Amino acid sequence: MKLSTMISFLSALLLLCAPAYASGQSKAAGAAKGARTVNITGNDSMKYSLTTIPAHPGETLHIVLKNVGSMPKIAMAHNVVVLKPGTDGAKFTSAGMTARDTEYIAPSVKTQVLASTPLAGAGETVELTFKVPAKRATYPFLCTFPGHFASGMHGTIVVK
Ligand SMILES: [Cu+2]
Repeated sequence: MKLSTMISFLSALLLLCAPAYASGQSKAAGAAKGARTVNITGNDSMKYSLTTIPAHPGETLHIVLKNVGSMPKIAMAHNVVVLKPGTDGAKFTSAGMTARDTEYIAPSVKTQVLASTPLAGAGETVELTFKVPAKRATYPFLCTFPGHFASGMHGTIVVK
């Protein structure tokens, strides 16, 4: 390959990679800018390491969930889905039980979701950035993977 061909090939490659790199960077910057990071782990026993998150009205939370388990993703994955105050978690999760394509969130109850992470398999980390509403209330969060809510995989963000 001629040097000039090689250079144009390399710059084309750089251009292709640039958008991915840029979006990764802006995400990190967005999370750092004024957001408070809350780290949670989820394990093969279907438990979060943290079930109560105190928060202030209007603050930005950056919730990072790490699946520290080792079971295959098809059998065991976790997410954090933040819901509107008063949402019935049992009803919400049973509606999504078969909605595998939409991360076990049924389209019919999607309006109850304020923020969500994707599902994390063993060793994976997922995150969400969420501006806490001004309304002082208790905002439930839960894991939508079938059976996990019933096993106790839920908690609350208490805004006061
Ligand atoms: Cu889970």
